[in-house]
Amino acid sequence: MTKTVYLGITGDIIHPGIINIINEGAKLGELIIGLLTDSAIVSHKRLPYLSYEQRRQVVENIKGVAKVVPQEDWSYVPNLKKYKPDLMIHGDDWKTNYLSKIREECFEVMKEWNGEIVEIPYTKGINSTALAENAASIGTTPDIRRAALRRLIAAKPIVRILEAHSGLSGLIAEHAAVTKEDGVHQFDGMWSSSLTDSTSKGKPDIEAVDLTTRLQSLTDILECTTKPIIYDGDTGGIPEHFVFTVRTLERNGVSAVIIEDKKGLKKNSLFGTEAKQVLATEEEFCEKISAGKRAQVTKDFMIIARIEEIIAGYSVDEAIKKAFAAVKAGADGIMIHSKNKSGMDIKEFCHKFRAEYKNIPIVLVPTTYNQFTESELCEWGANIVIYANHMLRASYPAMRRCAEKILEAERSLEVNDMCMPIKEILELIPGTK
Ligand code: SPV
Ligand code: MG
Repeated sequence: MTKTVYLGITGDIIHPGIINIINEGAKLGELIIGLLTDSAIVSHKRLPYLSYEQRRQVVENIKGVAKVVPQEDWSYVPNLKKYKPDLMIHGDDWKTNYLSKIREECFEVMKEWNGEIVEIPYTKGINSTALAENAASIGTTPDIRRAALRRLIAAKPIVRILEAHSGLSGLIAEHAAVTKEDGVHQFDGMWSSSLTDSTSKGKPDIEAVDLTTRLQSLTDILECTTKPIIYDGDTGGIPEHFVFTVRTLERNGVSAVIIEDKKGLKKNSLFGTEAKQVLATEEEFCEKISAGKRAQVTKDFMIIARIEEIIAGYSVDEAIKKAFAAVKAGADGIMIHSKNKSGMDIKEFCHKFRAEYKNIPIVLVPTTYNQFTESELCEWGANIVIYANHMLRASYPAMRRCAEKILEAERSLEVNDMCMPIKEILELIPGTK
């Protein structure tokens, strides 16, 4: 009887190493490919370029593949238990790499039905992770980048976004990574913040002091990164102008714009003032959202409604009422903001919003209530967390301390330890010679 053989792959970039293992697997029997889903992958690696469906189409047409099944987990074990293959095949590099623990578990579980694991020599000099890194350094397309945010929301319990106000801070959001027990933690995308963009230019955050410079910083970030971008659209301006903003952002591969329900001169929400910001009426806000939705060309772009009722001193119920109206007008997500430290107003909002809408994404910006972890915010019902200003806030004091130290010492020797070595700065940007 023909044996069944299991092989788990990502299938994003098909290279000779993968073809070799597929060929070897097919020689052993009927080859079942466990194709890792987006959510299985993003728990440990960056989102693949191609969607699951696109990857499935490619993989099921490779010679030797008998069938493709989804592998929903990063570990092969749940699928091995489900399909009980006679054989499992894997490259022998997993003996020593980050998969070594999963390898042991696979050997353990295959014993249950006398299954065997065949390890084949790993094709040297080529692997999907290195290829994906190279591809990332080449770039992305506006279509792939734009679509990535919706895919991440669907694939991850909570999407992690970091503010970027320049190419350099964009590079940090793109590459910063910390390895933890459950995998590599990275930011999923960037927030183009009106506050940090205007502050980095020495200007107040009062909406489009100069729209060209906002778009210039956005272009700088787009040029050196591949992750999705959420754009802070302030109030969005008047509906007739907002439709152009939507198209410009969409065309550039931005995934979402967030507009707030304010009108008149916009002030930053965290600005401590007694003078209340004037809020747009439900009707005015909804008209703008609908106009934006009608203007967009792709189905991937998102317009997220930012509800400022709590900031402006109104109740959570008032905020909920505005949020429900925004969703009915077509908003693809809701950002609820507060500058209260307890976070309890936000928790109450999330609870009430989730009672009505199970799947509309909730975006949180926990600048003041930052005692809560991502998993706690996720439990409240949040889908996206934005660290909205930290790159700028971290850089300014560091630069000022350095400037003051030079003044004190009347030379720069004393700041050596505060500064990145010249060699490293030259190597930071690819292409620097
Ligand atoms: C921004 O980053 O510009 C924002 C978020 O709008 S906040 O500053 O918290 O209002
Ligand atoms: Mg802003």
